[in-house]
Amino acid sequence: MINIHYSTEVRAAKDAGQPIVALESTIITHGMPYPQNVEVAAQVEQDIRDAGAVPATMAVLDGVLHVGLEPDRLQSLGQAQGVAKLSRADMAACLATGGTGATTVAATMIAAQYAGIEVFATGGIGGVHQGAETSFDISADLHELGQTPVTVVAAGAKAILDLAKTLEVLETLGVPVIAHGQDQFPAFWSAKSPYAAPLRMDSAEAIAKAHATRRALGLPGGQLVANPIPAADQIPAEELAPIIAEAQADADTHRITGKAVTPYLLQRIFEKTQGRSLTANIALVRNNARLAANIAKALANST
Ligand code: PSU
Ligand code: MN
Repeated sequence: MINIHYSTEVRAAKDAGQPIVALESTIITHGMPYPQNVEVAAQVEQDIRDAGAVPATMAVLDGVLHVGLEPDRLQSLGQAQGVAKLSRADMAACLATGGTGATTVAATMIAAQYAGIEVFATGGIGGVHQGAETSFDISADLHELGQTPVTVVAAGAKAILDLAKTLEVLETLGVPVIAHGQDQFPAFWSAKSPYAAPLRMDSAEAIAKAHATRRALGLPGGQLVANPIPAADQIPAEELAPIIAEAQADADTHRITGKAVTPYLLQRIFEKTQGRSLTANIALVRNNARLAANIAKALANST
């Protein structure tokens, strides 16, 4: 029923039972400017191969769900204008109407589960936006984590979000939030935030075992692994706070709403930091890709 296309390497990895790591494509179309977006996507795929797993970048192209993007397709998606941003609400409609769209964390989790992939690496998840008490802007990524059994490795939630409310919603939805190698929940561009993570694990093996245990219990939903940005690459939270506040004020002035909010804020912060936010973003995604590959390998060895 679903038109699905596996890249040659993902097809071979599935047949051989090799570890596979899912990757999203909204970070390519809406999260980073061209040409860095395509370079980073290819680099992150290579990082996963170098760590001994196979990358599966997800996207919907002309109504076909792609699990693993061949280099020419990655290149054209990275340059395309007006690509849809697909979340849980839009995925089926895009497939049904022959559309083209990039997958967010939520849509990538849906695609990964459909393709039998249990581990996914990204930059940061969507969460509860600042001012959500009036805007009601809460990312569908959080609900997806509550119902789709995929372990998502991210550098915490972007500091443009309300981290305290994001952690509360994750707790309400029963999502394990596991900080990797530290006690604090990381804040995307910064390794630390003022908030303690509910759980801490120091190895890929422990995270894989927790994933397998949830599966054995028959629990729906995934795990959020919060992997701090390497210290050398971070931007201190104090330095970013006023920039984020300005970007948020710009978004309010221009009445940016819905799906446009996250891409708008990321672009404004990129401009206001003269591109430093992008450099940090690249470092943290690569770091997450390596940890996700190790989790996928540990999971493949244990099953
Ligand atoms: N992280 C980034 N850049 C991004 C995103 C995350 O560094 O563009 C995307 C992810 O695809 C995430 C989405 O799922 O933003 C969240 O969007 P929203 O807040 O509209 O749910
Ligand atoms: Mn939103």
